[in-house]
Amino acid sequence: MNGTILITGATAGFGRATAKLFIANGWKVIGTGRRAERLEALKQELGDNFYGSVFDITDEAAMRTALEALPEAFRDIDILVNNAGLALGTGTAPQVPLKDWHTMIDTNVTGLVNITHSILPTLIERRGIIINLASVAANWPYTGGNVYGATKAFLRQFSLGLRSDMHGKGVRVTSIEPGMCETEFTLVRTGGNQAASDNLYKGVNPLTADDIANTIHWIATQPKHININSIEIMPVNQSFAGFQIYRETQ
Ligand code: 8X3
Repeated sequence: MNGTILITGATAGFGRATAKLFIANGWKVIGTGRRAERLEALKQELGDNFYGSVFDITDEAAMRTALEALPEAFRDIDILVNNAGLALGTGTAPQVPLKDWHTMIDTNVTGLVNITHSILPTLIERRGIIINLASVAANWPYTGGNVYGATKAFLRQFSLGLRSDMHGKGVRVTSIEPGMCETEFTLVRTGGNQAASDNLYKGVNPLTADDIANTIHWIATQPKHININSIEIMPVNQSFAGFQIYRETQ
């Protein structure tokens, strides 16, 4: 047995792929999420080393209750993977309903700091690892990224700050910043528009959830004297396009 890892948002995408990979490598996995039926299906697939913990990351009380209810065998958490998060909308700022901004902040920022604060004492005791799923949007602004990018920039800086605060405690912290990856991400972002999602990834050969799971596993299995501070990953077919210039006169 390698240890115990808690993965938020384990019902899909990066979280689900990471849960499967760590189970395959002999870890105990706590997968969290809102969708009980998906966690139950994962439990059926992954067996007794998987524990599904059903709660909404934006509900602080439910999160605390769920952590308190963890079975004894799953309480010694060595790694926290803060994966739960979302983007809503691709419109520019004036087009985005304020509630969408609030949902992203509540999930990507507030929910994430709440669970991190709750598990930190255990991670300090066990000289554990915190792995935060940020995004290239933390580093590279793009039109329509507005609050989504800002939440991910928070997450990158929170990771680096935590790393500083953990100085001398043996706790490691990493910010992973993935680019285009074909998961349910764009379906969620576009309100379920499968055609928009298919079009975005068409011909790109994007990252996959398994690519990110492999990265998380690589980070988790580095020797204890190594901290990966941040890692930015893009598919080869995604790169940078420079600044946009608006001309007031022709
Ligand atoms: C999202 C990354 O490149 O699809 O986190 O906007 S990208």
